[in-house]
Amino acid sequence: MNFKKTIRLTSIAAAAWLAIGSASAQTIVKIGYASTPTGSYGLGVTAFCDAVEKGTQARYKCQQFPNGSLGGEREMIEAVQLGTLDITDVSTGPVGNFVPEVKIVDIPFLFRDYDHARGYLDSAAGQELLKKFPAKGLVALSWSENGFRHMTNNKRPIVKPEDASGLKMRTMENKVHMDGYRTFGIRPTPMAFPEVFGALQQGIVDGQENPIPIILATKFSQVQKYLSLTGHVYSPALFLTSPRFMKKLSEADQKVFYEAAKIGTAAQRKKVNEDEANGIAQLESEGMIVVRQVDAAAFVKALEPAYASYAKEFGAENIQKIRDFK
Ligand code: EAX
Repeated sequence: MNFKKTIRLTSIAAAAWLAIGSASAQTIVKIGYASTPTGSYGLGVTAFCDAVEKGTQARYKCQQFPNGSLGGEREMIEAVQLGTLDITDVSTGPVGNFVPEVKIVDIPFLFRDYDHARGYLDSAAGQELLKKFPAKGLVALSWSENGFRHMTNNKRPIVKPEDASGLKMRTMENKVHMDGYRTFGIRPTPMAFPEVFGALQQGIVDGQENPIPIILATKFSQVQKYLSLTGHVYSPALFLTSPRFMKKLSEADQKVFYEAAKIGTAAQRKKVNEDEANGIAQLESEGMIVVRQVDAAAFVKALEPAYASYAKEFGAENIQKIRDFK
């Protein structure tokens, strides 16, 4: 064997060894979410994953499980607690069943608009809520965003609560929502998200409610005729992991994950903004009949009995503090 060839073989072996070395030093981070890879959650998660990979020099790399392929949001949170899933980007839909303090931000007609909701959640008070998670076997890296929820159904255009009355509507597994929606006369049917499309298609429920980005991404226009821009509740979301997962990271890497969640949130909110701007026309072009002007005051009025019970549960002054946030 000549000298040159020996060198070449040696360097090939060295390269192979290096490749194996770096592969075994790479940790796969499993991250699950309910919606599609190209929707708001998908873009948020992808931005998060890119930032994690970059910030850790690819020592950590994501494997994404979109479309609820690992189950509904409640199941994903349970999987994070158990350690079979590392991270989930979930709406607060089922979160109050794990961390009761979070339920206050699920109150209907609490936030005026996106600026109000985002500003509050990112403020010291909003960040304070994130500290409640570790006691429940969870770590909230950052608030992310689902969006303002609107009603869709197959029976009739909804302008006021009377129009919603009697409709069987899929809701999230969220008591605050269900108690509120009952005051509109809706019959709430809690259901995990992966089942919703089929339930609408088969007429098991008449309608559902979700933000524009989700209605778009899930192609609910194929199974729902009417969309009413009720904006009856803001739906926050969260990047969640577990104390167990965080403990495995160095302090510097923990910072990378927190920072990446912020970057993911910014990307997710940006896509929500875009879908809010373009999505309604898109849904119309897909055949939905859109009610743009609803009687919001009538919905707020109908909610009064539910507000009495929210005040009892959360404290009227605590609700007011969120309302008054500027
Ligand atoms: O997180 O369950 C729901 O309706 C949620 O809004 C959806 O899964 C996106």
